Amino acid sequence: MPDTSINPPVLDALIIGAGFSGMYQLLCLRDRLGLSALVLEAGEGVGGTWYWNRYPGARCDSESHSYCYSFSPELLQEWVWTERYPEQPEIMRYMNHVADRFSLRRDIRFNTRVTGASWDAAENLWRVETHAGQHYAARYLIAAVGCLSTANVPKIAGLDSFEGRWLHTGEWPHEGVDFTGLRVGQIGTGSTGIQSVPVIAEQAGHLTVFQRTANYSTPARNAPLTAEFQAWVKANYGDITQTMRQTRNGHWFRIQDRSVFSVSEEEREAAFERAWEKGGLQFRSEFGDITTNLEANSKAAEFIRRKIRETVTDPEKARLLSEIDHPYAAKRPPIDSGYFEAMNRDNVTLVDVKANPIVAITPTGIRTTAAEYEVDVIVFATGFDAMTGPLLRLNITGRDGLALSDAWAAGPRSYLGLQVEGFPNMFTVTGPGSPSVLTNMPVAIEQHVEWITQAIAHLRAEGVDRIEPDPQAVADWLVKVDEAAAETLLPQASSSWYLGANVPGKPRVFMPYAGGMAKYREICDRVAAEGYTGFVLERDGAAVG
Ligand code: NA7
Repeated sequence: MPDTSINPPVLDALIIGAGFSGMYQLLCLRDRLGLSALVLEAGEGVGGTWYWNRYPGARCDSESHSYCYSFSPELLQEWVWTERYPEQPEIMRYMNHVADRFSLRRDIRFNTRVTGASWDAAENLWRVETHAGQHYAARYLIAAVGCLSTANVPKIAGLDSFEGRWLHTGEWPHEGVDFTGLRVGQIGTGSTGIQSVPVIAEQAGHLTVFQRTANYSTPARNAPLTAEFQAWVKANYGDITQTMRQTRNGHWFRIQDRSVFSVSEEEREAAFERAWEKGGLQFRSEFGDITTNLEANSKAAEFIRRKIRETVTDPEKARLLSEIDHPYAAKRPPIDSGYFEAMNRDNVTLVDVKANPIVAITPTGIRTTAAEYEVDVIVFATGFDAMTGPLLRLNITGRDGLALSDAWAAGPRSYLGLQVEGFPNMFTVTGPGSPSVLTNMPVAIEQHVEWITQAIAHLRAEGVDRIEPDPQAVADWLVKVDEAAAETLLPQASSSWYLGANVPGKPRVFMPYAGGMAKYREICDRVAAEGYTGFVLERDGAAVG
């Protein structure tokens, strides 16, 4: 029960966001620890990133049977996925099913956007306010706001003057958009843009795709799941879940240890072909050094470039799409359903905005340094202010009036991606500094939520009233995050959102922990087992332990 001696009544925990993270965090705190917990959610329903990302072709890049909660064997057995890669509506059906099955909705306040949160040091609690002027108070604040939930609409001169309609893929209208017969301009060719192009092209009168950085993509080879596969999954969920907890990226398939150079050229070619036919992110699974060794990577990269050139019939389009300036998978590797094939359609034009950047939106279209393109609708597939954006827009103020935006002025600083120095009793689920976006997200989310739940149980059992990271532990962890990234090719993509490079003015810091989910889990477990090393625990103003 909330503590009613203070106004507003003090909850044990306030959770922001009702996506995968917030829903599970509610379940853990309320049903396993018996705490008073409430979720505040800006949307009208559950689903988080999937609630907002309803753009044409929106589909998960993780395979459906692995893109789900694993905490409940019953849930794993009763839910039946229908496609290899679930489409947004199917994921929403799943999330709604989970919300109903575990009676989560009664403790979620929908249509409630958090606009501020501040630490009340005198009372040892978080005070939170919403866009509607409601006030909440809680002992623990858990930001479960996702990594990719703050839309990045580039500030292009003249957007206000545009007489047509413009949309961002991450804030897509729920009623959908009818592109029939329209001239559509799509800016952006990341994972999202690559998914939306084939679907919009089918409907639109004409689609002009504005590409800044060419991207690798492997075929998803999406298909309905056979009854045999569905039965196999159900019979093997124990092993599948176990594997997901052991692999570097939290996927259900293992990446082979062997090097690209351990086999003959013919064998390598056959392996890449096999992987290409298998499709999806499993393309990386044939060799262990694709993401760590530039020479090995270049073999995979050249294979994909060749596939692009073989698929795209127009030589100029093929050149633009295959001249890629970074190693394969150094940026988030998209998977597609007919992206390069769609480029062969007569109603699709590809514009190189690296050579000729966009300079303005006019009342009737998009102008680059070379030409103007008349369009009726602009689709911004321009991504997100990733990882830090969703946290910063909460306007959080910690100890001694420290704003999170100031604490992170030079980039995010966090211990294990779980807690920020100066922000006691606040936890971030899959925050910067944790493996998060480099993994199959539900695996990272379940690990964080369970760790946070265990930590809160420990604090309560020990009568600890504050936890926050030690500054030295934060500094040491940042070094580890940098070192882990440096062991991979990830920092070599200068336009990557992992580095914050997609948002002008954002500090260039490699944000996720690239050391792998399994290693990270071990580190977190050890920290907890050793009495929360690296965290400062206080009781009545004095350090504990
Ligand atoms: P991404 O991967 O950040 O892609 C955004 C795309 O938009 C990318 O091609 C950008 O080019 C392009 N972009 C961004 N700003 C501009 C401007 N101002 N002009 C031209 N082009 C621009 O976002 P997605 O939504 O595709 O994917 C995000 C994640 O969601 C994805 O990785 C999955 O995890 C799910 P750039 O590469 O920066 O040159």
